[in-house]
Amino acid sequence: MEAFVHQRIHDTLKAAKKPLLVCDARIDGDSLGSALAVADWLMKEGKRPQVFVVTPVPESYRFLPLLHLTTTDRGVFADPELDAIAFFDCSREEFAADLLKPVPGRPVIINVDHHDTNTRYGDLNQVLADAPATAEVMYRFFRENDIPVSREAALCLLTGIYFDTTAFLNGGTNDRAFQAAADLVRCGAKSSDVIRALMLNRSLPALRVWGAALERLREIPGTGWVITHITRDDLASNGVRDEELQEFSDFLSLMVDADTLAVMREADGGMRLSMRTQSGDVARVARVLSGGGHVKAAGGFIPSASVEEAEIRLKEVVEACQKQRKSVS
Ligand SMILES: [Mn+2]
Repeated sequence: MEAFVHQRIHDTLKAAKKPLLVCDARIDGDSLGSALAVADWLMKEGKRPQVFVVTPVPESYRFLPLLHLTTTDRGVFADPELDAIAFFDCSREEFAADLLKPVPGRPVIINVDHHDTNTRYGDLNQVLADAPATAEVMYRFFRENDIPVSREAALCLLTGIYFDTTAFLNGGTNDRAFQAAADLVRCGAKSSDVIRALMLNRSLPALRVWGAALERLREIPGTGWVITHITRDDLASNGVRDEELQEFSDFLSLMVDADTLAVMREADGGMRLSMRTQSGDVARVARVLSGGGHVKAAGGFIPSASVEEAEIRLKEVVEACQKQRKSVS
C-alpha cells in the first residue's frame, strides 16, 4: 500500500500543470525541507511549483535552496488552474480545510505526514506514524519512484530528519532515520551545515531566555513531571523572536533528569504547551488540551490562563490521564 500511494502521488504531481506545495502553520525544518525537496524535483521536471508558508521563512533556514519559490500570499489558493495541492507535515485537518476554502476547482489533495493524529483528509494520504519525519517519508518517495536525489534535495530532506529527531537525540529517532540520513549524505548533503544552522547557532539573547526558563524549572508535585515557563516579557525584553525557542523543549528533555517535562509559553489568548516524555504518553494529555502530536512529543493549549492557572489545569489533566492509564493496565 505504501509503495502504491508513493506511485500515485508521483504520477499526480508529475501530471500536474500547476502544483502547490504547502508547509505547516508553524514552519519547521521538516515541513519546509519536505516541500522544498519536492519543489527541487518538480523544477527539474520543468514545472514552477509554489511553496506556501503561513509566515516568512525564519532566518535559521536561510541555508536551504529554492526559498525564492516560497510565498505567504494566500491568493495562490484562489488560482483556478491549481490541479494538485500537497500538504507536508500538516497534521491538523482544520488548517488544511481553512486554506482550501477559496480553491475554485477540484485539485487533487495530497497529504504526507507522520503524525498519528492526522485524520487522512487528502485524496491521497501517505501518513506513516512509524516514520521519524515527513522528510523520511519523502526520502522513500524519491527512492520508490527512482527520482534522482540532487545535492539540494538531499540537504532539504536531511534538514527535516535532523529537525524532527533533534539531530538523532530524541525518542522519535529510529533505524530509518539513520538509514535515510546515511544515503542523503552520500547524495551530497553536508551534515555539519545542517547541525550548525539548526542546532548550534544560538544568539546570546535567545540563550538568556533559555537561562530564565532554566531558573524556573520545578516539579509538578505527585506527577513526576518537570515544568518551566517562558513569558512574553522574556522575549520582549531580550528582543527574541518566538521561532528562536523552537527546539528548547527538545534540548531540555535531554538535559533534565525527569521522565516527562513541559514548557509553557505565553501566547495570544492563553498558554501554549510543549511536552516531551521518555516513557509516558504526552499525546493523551495533548488531546485533552486541544492539541496533538506524537506519544513522546506533543503540544497543547490552555486558553485564557495565567502561568499559575495553566499549571493547575495541566496537573489535573496529567493526574486524570495517569489514573486512566493505571486502571487500563
Ligand atoms: Mn514532522
